[in-house]
Amino acid sequence: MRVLYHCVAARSFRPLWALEELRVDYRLKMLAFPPRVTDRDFLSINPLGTVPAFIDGDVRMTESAAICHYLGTAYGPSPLVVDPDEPDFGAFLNWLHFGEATLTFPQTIVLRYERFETAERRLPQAAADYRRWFLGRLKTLGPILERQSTMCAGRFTMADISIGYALLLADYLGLEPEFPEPVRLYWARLKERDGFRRACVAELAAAREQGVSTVPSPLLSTSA
Ligand SMILES: N[C@@H](CCC(=O)N[C@@H](CS)C(=O)NCC(=O)O)C(=O)O
Repeated sequence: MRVLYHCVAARSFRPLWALEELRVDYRLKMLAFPPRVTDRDFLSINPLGTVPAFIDGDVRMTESAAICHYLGTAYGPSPLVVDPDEPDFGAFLNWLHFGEATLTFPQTIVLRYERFETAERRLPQAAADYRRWFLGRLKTLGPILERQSTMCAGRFTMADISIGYALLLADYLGLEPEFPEPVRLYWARLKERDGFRRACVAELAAAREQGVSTVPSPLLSTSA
């Protein structure tokens, strides 16, 4: 059985969403955040201590966008992956990685220096700069999403899951009102998907069953 290690609202939501879209069976192992502190045994699964960690037989993966790509390919053929012989293959890979490398990275700086660090180590300037940095990068999506309803290939793909998670995190950070209008509408459409909803339900049910707080990570709470 495939196993996904996940913390509420963490990047491991990407493969969780992908599994639900594909309707592939999996076991969801919930961890309190940050797992490297709350569950030392997890380090034997992923020495980095980060989620996602995904196990499928001998396959071990720890990168959320790569796991989505793997799932869509290994359990395909699926329209969620764009094939090399399709015109939007390059665009697909670009947006799949843009979601993590360009859109999620700046948000982690905001989280760290605005919420996670102790009061004396917080850096309001760094948080404010990277908040602007994120919103600046997000602007590039506006003209594309004005013309089309998904990022590429004329259909919903793993690239939308990758970018969709970055929007979910930004929403938790209170940035949704600052999304360009086409991006705000795109995010609203993504949340309507059955696969997205099933992933939210699965996350909540597994957290309750396994006694893990259903509140998004302490990183996301303003009191942390
Ligand atoms: N590039 C990786 C990043 C993984 C990552 O940093 N995950 C965060 C959760 S969103 C984590 O586990 N942080 C805990 C820590 O840094 O100790 C991915 O896309 O999966």
